[in-house]
Amino acid sequence: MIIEKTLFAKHVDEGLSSKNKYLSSMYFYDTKGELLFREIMNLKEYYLTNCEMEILSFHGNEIAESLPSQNLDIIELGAGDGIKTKELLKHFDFNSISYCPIDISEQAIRDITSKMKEWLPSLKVNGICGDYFQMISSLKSSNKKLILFLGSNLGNMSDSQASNFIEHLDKVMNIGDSLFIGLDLIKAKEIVLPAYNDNKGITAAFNLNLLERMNRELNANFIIDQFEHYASYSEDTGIAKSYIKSKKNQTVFIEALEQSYEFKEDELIHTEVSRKYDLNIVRQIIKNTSLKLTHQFTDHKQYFTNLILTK
Ligand code: AVI
Repeated sequence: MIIEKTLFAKHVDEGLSSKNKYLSSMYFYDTKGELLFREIMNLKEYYLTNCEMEILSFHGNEIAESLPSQNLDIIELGAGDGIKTKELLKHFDFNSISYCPIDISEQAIRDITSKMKEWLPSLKVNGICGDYFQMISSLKSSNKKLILFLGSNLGNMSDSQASNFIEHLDKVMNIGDSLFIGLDLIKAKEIVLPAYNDNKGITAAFNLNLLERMNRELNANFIIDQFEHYASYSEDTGIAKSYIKSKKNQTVFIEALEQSYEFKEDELIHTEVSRKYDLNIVRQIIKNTSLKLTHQFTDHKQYFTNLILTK
């Protein structure tokens, strides 16, 4: 994903100048970050992928039967690697659906289009590159829409950002359209924490890649070994947080900002929120929309849920 460097530099300066330092998790996903995230999704500790996969494979028929079966445009927000989506799409009649992945990255659209064509040759694929909401509004078809937002991606937003996001989606949906969303459920920290601090250190590398990205793109001089990954989770709030911790007092210079930043020993830079949900939290988030929770599916361990919200 190419993000304008000046905006990246501006966000880095805001985050590192703040009293409680932070960096936005949207900057994880450069080429290296995308690859590391794919590795995370295959880790045994990262239960989210397998749980959602189980739901889509065991309940795929039921999910497809709960939705309009004729003339459906299935729109996916964030193309991903397509493996879970393929599992769901298999249960639909390809004569009456089209699949429209939307992503900000052209490469992601090219990749998912060619994979889907290979896996499901008779599926109509119409990939679109751009902003989610603009692209949904620009779709001119009179078909019913099913919007897919899988992988608990909503969880990387604060609750107020998530409400705004769903309210925005509600505005671009028509009566009878549905949102199919995957959400990680609140559970014990013994399960959640290892998912965000795996044994092989892939999640640590994913998080610390933010420092490498600043070195690469903003000519910063972070010494990566002098920082470490730190993850926390509260069972009460259901919120997992990732941080980068400075191992010592140190100063880093960022050439693109012509500015030095001080880090104290043990000082934290907050990099990500990964919210876990229950139905009350979901109801709060959708309360200002006209969406109704019509179906809920879970895996056998009840770690993850996929919901159908219908307008
Ligand atoms: C993309 N998102 C839902 C992942 C999550 O679980 O919050 C990103 C991630 N961060 C660390 N591991 C995975």
